[in-house]
Amino acid sequence: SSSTTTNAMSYMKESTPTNNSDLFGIAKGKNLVMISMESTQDFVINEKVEGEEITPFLNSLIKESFYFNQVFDQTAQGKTSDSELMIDTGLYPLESGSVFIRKPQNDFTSLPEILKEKQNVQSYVFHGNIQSFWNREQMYKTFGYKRYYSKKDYHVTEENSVNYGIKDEPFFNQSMEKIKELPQPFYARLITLTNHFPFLLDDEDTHIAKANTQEEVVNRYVTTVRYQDEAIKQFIQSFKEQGLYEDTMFVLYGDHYGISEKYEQGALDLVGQQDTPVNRMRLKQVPLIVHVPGYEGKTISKIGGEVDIRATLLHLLGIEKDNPLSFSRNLFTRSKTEPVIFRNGNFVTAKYMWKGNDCYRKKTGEKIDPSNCEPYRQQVRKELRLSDDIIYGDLGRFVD
Ligand code: GP9
Ligand code: MN
Repeated sequence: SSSTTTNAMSYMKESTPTNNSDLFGIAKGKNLVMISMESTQDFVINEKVEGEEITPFLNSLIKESFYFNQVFDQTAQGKTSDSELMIDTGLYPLESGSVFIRKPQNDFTSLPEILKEKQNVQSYVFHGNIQSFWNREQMYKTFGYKRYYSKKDYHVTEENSVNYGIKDEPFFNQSMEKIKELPQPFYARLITLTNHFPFLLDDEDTHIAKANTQEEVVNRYVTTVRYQDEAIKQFIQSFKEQGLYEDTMFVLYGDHYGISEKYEQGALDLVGQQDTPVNRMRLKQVPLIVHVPGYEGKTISKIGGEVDIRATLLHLLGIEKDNPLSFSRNLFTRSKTEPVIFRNGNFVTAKYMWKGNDCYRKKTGEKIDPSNCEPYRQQVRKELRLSDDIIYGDLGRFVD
């Protein structure tokens, strides 16, 4: 198995040249605050309901941030935990179950470990659910988080809760009380909860009308996304009040889809698009917003996936090399021809899309000869197999 390790290491060396950009290290020494936005898909960005923006705050933040508008949800059954796995390890999720539950004892080179080792930065997670959910408490120990603030660390009442637990506004307020005490710089990931299926909201938290599509789930979804937007706005405002804003890089991303395939017709209605395979694939895009103080806004339309967030951040933080068993590619320099890989073997490139057993030209949406997709299919199979080998064989043991 150590020869599989060597294979994986040389594979990644060839496929991810350490392309540099002039943004290398621009966030070095800053706090890293990541906001995992529950079930937030990219189609809500700059979209309106009855003339009102669904995400007014995110839309304004985007104007002064790097906004990656073609990043795809690559999670599988592990949902939020799969997105966390990709960001913290650069590995793909498993085909079934969650790595958090199946392989929590593995040896990973996690983002917290890298930050601790290279820059003496400690890492923390904040989330309102119970600590055992997705086996987080154990996995975060494995990843080297200094502390996990979970439900028991929050003041949770019936009044300040909805659906899965504490609402985003009190969650962020109470998190801030803890964050402002942390030694700087720190890495903090905060995981929101209110915008979770089935998207329930109290009247007092409703800031926008329901949408008017054929799917009630989508109609409610816009109201919980709007609530989350407001909660994030207040949270970032509190960084300004604490004098921490200028010293912090904010990274906001949607963890995975909220509107499952069953209800996608409603999302297509909302954005006014036809029901085609390519348009449905586009719905799998999640927003990725990276705000570095002092840098102007820029929209970056390179394709990528959630697994690429890690390398992108390491680049901005001025950390030269990722661990050799990571499949993460820097989004600023990612090559157009590298496929964005989904766990079920589907993929997209800048030009093509593979879905089910068919190859499509993205631009026109037409089905084309499968030979156009064939070279990528091989790469996709290889990359997923290597990632699985690393996870099942705990190959991180052989890397120092
Ligand atoms: C629960 C939260 C939501 O703690 O992460 O879980 P999900 O269903 O999105 O994975
Ligand atoms: Mn989630």
